[in-house]
Amino acid sequence: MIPPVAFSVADWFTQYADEPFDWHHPCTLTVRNVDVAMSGHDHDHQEQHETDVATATPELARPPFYVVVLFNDDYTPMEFVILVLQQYFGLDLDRATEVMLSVHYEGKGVAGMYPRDIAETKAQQVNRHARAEGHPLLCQIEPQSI
Ligand code: TYC
Repeated sequence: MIPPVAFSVADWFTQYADEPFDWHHPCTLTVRNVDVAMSGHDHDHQEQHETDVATATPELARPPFYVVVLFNDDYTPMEFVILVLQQYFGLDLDRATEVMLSVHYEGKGVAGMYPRDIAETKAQQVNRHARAEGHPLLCQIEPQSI
């Protein structure tokens, strides 16, 4: 009996295709010389086919990613921005300080990169938290440019 297999088209493609799977360009894949094992009540009954058997069109595309961007302002304390970067984006103190300073000097900077819904939630949480503490810190999301 053939064990049930659970893998995505992308996994399958990566394992068996000559070329690496390209997330950005859905493509057509023709499967050749596939052994097909038949199983039902008779577990030993197997058949082999050596002809082309399938054409699969992967419908997968990499989910669009968004960057969460912090903007500089003249009033939000540096310590508050560092805490935000640690609490909402999981940065350690050194990295959070680095990002805060780059926002301070460059005008804006990336706090993290996520699928859209997560990025939106984080930006909303940061803006809400900043307002609640009386700071004008602005956080927005932007589509990731590759
Ligand atoms: N410019 C702010 C200050 O001098 C610090 C700051 C850094 C504010 C980053 C916002 O996203 C920011 N207190």
